[in-house]
Amino acid sequence: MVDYTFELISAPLFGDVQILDTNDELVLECATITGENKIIYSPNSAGDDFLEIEYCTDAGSCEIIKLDFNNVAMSTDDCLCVEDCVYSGDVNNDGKVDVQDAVALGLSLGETGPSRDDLDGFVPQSGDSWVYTQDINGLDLGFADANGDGLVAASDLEEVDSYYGGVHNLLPQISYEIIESPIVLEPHQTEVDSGELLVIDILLGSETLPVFDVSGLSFSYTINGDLIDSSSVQLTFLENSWLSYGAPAFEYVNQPIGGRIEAGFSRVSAKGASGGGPIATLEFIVEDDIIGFKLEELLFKMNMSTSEGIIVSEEGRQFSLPRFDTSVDLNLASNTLHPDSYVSILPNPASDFVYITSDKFEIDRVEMYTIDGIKVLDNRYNNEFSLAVELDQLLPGTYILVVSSNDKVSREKLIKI
Ligand SMILES: [Ca+2]
Ligand SMILES: [Ca+2]
Repeated sequence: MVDYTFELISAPLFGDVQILDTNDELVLECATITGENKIIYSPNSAGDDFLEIEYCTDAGSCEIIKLDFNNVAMSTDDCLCVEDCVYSGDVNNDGKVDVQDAVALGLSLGETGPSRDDLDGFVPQSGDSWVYTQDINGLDLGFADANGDGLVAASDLEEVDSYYGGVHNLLPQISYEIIESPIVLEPHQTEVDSGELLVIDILLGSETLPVFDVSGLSFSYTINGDLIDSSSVQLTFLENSWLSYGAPAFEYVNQPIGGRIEAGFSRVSAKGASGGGPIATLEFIVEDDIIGFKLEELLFKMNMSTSEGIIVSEEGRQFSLPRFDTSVDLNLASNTLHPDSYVSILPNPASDFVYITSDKFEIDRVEMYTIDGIKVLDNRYNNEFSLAVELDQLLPGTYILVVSSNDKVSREKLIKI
């Protein structure tokens, strides 16, 4: 039963697009493709291309889908795979390479089957059936052999890494039954200074509300990427947690963009674990120079969340976990001039003037920013220990004062009334 339609809205630069209906047939050199809402794009040149399709359901709701392509010139005369193809890294064959593929890979480690001629790139590949299937999704085990060498091994994770984020098919997102326990974040501090290390415990379940029969787990962590030093991010699954107990662990962490961390964990060849409590730690350095960024959504709080949590049972049943949100106060008012020195701002709140004094360092610049990150004042001074700044031009509100002395900087919160 067809309950949706596709229509080409914007044609690609190179080649043709055909949209097949139920009874249509397209005869290609290597295969004959039959219809049922299939979109066939036949590029005639290598390079980047895009097209837009309008997707409408019979109920009348429509959506425009934009598709970007990277057309690769193949130097083979052989026929490329057309249907039921393996794409390296898409272990669960859901059309995209993501952390769930790493989890599925971990749950099929050690399996063997026929190898295939592995083609370079994120391209469709033909392979003989492995006959046996992946417990987690019922798919042929051949999809888990990402590098095509006939063995599902840790080395296949390199292909997941290489093609992470790659999409080769559009399939509806599967929704699973939701269980009560989110992936909980417990930061070690309630308040953190810019430039400081923030450590966060990651928990699943608790003693009073345990989670049962977990063989695999994946989730995403998100925070405003402007607030963290992406190169400092480390997510580590605990070696002796209830989740890892009694099984070799297979884990994967990816940071596709700054501020988004995707993690997967599988118990290799073992029964599902049941329990509750800490399973991992996450740590990163809070960005040193927050002031250069837009602060409108920040409001001195670092909001963070976990989402897209999925657990897999030993039998291959999947469950969704609810989203979890928390925040840590970002302390922009820390004095970073020198541990033994301070900058005083008086009065605060202030109306007409504010007096800034430093006990040891000579102030050569004072800047003021709104909490939206817009600079409203930038005064230079000739190495003063004490000075007054006029505020009568400013609207009432919260500002950030940045007091500089050579290469030392102190940030202070100021309320203008
Ligand atoms: Ca996938
Ligand atoms: Ca392999």
